[in-house]
Amino acid sequence: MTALKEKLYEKIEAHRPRVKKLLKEHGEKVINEVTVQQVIGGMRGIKSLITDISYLDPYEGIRYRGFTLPEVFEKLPKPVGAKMPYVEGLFYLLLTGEIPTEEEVSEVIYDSVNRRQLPKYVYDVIDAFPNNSHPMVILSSAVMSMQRESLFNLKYQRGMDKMDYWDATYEDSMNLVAKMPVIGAYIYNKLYGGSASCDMYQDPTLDFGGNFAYMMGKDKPYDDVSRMYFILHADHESGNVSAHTGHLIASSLSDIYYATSGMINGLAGPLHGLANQEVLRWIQDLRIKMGDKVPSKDVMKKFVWDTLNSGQVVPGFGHAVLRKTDPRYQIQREFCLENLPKDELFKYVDILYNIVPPILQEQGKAKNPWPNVDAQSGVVQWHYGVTQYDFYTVLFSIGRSLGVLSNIIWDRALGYPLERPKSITTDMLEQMVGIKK
Ligand code: HAX
Repeated sequence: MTALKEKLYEKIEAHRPRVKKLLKEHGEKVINEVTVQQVIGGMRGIKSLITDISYLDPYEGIRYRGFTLPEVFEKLPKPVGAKMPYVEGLFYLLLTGEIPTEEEVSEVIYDSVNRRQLPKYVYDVIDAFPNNSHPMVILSSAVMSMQRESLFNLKYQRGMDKMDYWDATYEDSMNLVAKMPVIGAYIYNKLYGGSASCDMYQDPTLDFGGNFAYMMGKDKPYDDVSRMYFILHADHESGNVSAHTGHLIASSLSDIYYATSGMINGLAGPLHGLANQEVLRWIQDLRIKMGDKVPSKDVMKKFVWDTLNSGQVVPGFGHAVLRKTDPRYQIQREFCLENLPKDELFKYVDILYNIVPPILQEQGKAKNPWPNVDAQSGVVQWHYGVTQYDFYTVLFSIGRSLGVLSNIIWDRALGYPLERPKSITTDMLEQMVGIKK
């Protein structure tokens, strides 16, 4: 057993009695009231999910296992000469709640390298797609095609003790996390004319981020850019569409291949993960009109108002929970200010950073006028040569798989049941509020 798995088991054993006690002694206590607005309005703010992997405060932003993002970036071990931490270290933190040592991270990397190899049929599945397919549908299909590899499924069919569900889910998750960057890089190379081949070359001496940059054919500092990107996108508590979808699917004991494919499908919506692609598409529309000239603030303001007046959302702004600038945005903004202050697209994003919030406030609809992670992330990718913005949500998916899978392992360990909220009809709701008898 690896040190990570042992530590995880120790944590699980310590946590199980807490859940038991809550249920046994306080199971009937009321912690929430639900309004009509919440029922009709996408369940905003209803406290009805539980996770210890991350918590999203509306004003502070995300904490992973109690650590703010700056703390995560500061405390996690980094490869020699790198500015950004190992993704494997973040995964260790999400799973156990502890900052790993260099040695503990090395063991996770060693374990992961052995799990990176894709079965041949996955390459065939990817190759079967026409080149004008969206990379997210290819990713989702490639992940789902691996369902036959599920150890959980195999052991379940043979009869498995509930207490062991987490173990098989952990093994499946370690396998899939290690493979996600390989699938992503292969899709990138296939779609955008790189050197995709079935025995795609990998470097087993490199970590998650380093090997991804290598497979993408991108020089340094793209390894660090990748580490930053995957860490920033890993988790955002459990109510967002991708995390919730993953949890929901897995709650029926569907294995993690089904669940991850489903979470990817949720992430592919323009109100969620696809917003990073939308930001770039939207800016490119203006860029094409402007030629080489960076627009003035007034031109940009008009562009934003035109977008709003035509009934569209301004991509990359607003959030269902956050009520301030997303710290994931802020970290990438600081990265841009330090590393690419003169980048033309960054100048666009910088102007938008200043002009969009007052416009959204003036329009008076969005509860949160501030930028979210997606307003900034595409520019970083673009600067380092990943200009095919259709691909950005694939990068998001690779990062998000870390959080979703950590959650599913813990869901299984703590025996969280099938998710099954109750729905009512409009007639019933009208009766409840006294509109109808
Ligand atoms: N531009 C224009 N209108 C916006 C807006 C924006 N950026 N953000 C919110 N609004 C509008 C909503 O569409 C809604 O309008 P209606 O009353 O006409 O339906 C109104 O303001 C109230 O919405 P809200 O309560 O503030 O926001 P929601 O919780 O309903 O939605 C969204 C949150 C993120 C979906 C929303 O802010 C949005 O559409 N933003 C643009 C897309 C985007 O950037 N998505 C990525 C979010 C982060 C993420 O999940 N990343 O993966």
